[in-house]
Amino acid sequence: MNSPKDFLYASPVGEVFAFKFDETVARIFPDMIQRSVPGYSAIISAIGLLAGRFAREHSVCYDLGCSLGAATLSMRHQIEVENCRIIAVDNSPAMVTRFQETLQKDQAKVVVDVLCADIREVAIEQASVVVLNFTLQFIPLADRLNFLQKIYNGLLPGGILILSEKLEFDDERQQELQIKMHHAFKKAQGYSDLEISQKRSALEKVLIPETLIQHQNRLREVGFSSAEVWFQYFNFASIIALK
Ligand code: GEK
Repeated sequence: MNSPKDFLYASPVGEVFAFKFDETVARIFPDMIQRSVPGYSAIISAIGLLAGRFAREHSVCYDLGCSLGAATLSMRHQIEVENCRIIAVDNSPAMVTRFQETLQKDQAKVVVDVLCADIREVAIEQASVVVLNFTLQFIPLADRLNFLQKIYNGLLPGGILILSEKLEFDDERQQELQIKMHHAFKKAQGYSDLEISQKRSALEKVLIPETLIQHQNRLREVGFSSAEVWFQYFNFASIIALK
């Protein structure tokens, strides 16, 4: 994707404010996420393939925390069944507006509704596919169980949740290594040490990672019969949970 380059944290910013998904971020978002999340493109492609397999007629596919709609577009181009629509939700007006503009230029036939709303407030019904691609990590810890319970309840039998998250690790050495390797990945993508450390501070209280076991236990608790990692690259992983 040809998007402007992310220089948001390239100069010293004095006080680093908490990260927000505003217009400045939306403008450079494709470059930022591509150079910050190892394996992002592979995950987006696989979400399309999974939707192609799991989307059912007369059902809904949800992309919760859709940002600029990369996962929605990937699904839209792989879904072949009739009468299946996609509901994409984000609470950042800047993201939603840009995504709506992109959608107007996309020719695929699956209907897409883009909502500017809090994903905790949106009803999940008749779902065959639900995507949480690096979104749950921004939901307060206290709300995660109820939110996932709502998703499970709204999924049809045999439905799938694709949950991608930044992970943390119980083992201290592993935690340190994985963070270092993620930073090495970002340096290899052209980010400076200053950019990496200022972004880290900005995300500190906003992005709350959990361990893989915490995710798997919670998914089981709300009712998913299985929750397995299908992709991992350092401290970034994606889980398939099956109802
Ligand atoms: C992708 N899935 O490209 N309600 C709605 N949206 C929210 C909420 C909330 N409560 N909290 C955060 N968001 C995308 C990438 S980015 C991940 C997802 C990242 C939105 C927020 O506005 C942002 O657009 C998105 O979740 C997280 O596949 O930047 O690391």
